Amino acid sequence: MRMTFRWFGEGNDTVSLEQIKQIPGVEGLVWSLHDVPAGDEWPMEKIEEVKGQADRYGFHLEVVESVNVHEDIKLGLPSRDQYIENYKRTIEKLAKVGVKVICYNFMPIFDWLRTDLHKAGADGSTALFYEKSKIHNTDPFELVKVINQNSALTMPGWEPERLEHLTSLFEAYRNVTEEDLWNHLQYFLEEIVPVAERNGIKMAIHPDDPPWSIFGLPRIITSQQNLRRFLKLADSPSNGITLCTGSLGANPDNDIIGMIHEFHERIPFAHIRNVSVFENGDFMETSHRTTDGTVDIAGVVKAYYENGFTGYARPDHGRHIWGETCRPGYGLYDRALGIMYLWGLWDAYAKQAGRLN
Ligand code: DNO
Repeated sequence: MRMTFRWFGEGNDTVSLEQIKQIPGVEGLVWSLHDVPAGDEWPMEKIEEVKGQADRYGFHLEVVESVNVHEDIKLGLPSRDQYIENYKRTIEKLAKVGVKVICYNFMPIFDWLRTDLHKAGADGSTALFYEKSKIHNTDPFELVKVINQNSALTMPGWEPERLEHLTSLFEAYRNVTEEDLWNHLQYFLEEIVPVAERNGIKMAIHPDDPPWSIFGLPRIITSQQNLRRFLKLADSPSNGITLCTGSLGANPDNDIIGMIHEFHERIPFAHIRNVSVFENGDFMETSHRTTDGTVDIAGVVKAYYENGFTGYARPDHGRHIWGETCRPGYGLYDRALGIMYLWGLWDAYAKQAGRLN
């Protein structure tokens, strides 16, 4: 397990590289060019700038999260070919600075979605929260109207740029089915995977978060069965998964440990975090500890250990603790605690196997 830490870039993150350097066992940064719009080719100067920053602290940049996929690719529009070309050029450039894994997702319109970014827990910390009924009973077009009338009102995970085009995007997806989305994903992979192979890069799709349809939009990277289907779309080591225990874990039917045993050779990147799922389907993000949530994190790490996992891992969203002000889910403290929990488990399994000096 090669430990990494997500960093949003200079001036874009409350956590400094100096701080990350002091977390035990972190060898690399999980990074992106967050100001480059989805679909554009990444400029080499900007890539090299981040490389220079990482080099000063001795971090590698082998994992990118994410190179986002333009909506036209997910919609299967004729304009997708240009965006796919740009994506290929970006892959080639990233290989030049030593990138080995590119995380991306194929969720229509939204990335992760929550209804509250600072839900208070019993211990006084706050964390990301999803209230199912708020999303399920909401007509997206009504919601867009309300948001447009009141600019102070927004939904977590909805960035202003996306909001501007929201109505037309919902219109565009009106007749797109899950099967269409599978076809569009296949088209994308057929183009991208050979380029990734030639450049020694593993593409790693991130599961949908939450792993079910929202606002009637199709979502397909949601379950073991669908991940199996996904891997068959392009049967190559360069077509892999970012196995996110928190995203998949929001649906308690998902057997995450079973997925690790089945797919481990195709998991170049592990996102490890816990989530507490309530009976009504709401869920709240918790500390990484197994007993604090619904996901058996100790079992997850054990499954990776038993399969000799040598891929990259990172702690995922943490709670906001000790008064920290930070990007929602991405503070220093709880993620650093998460890392120590993951190392604690890993080292204990290694010790048990007589492999820890
Ligand atoms: C949330 C993350 C996701 C993830 C993307 C991958 O914090 O897990 O935003 O980075 O979905 O493309």
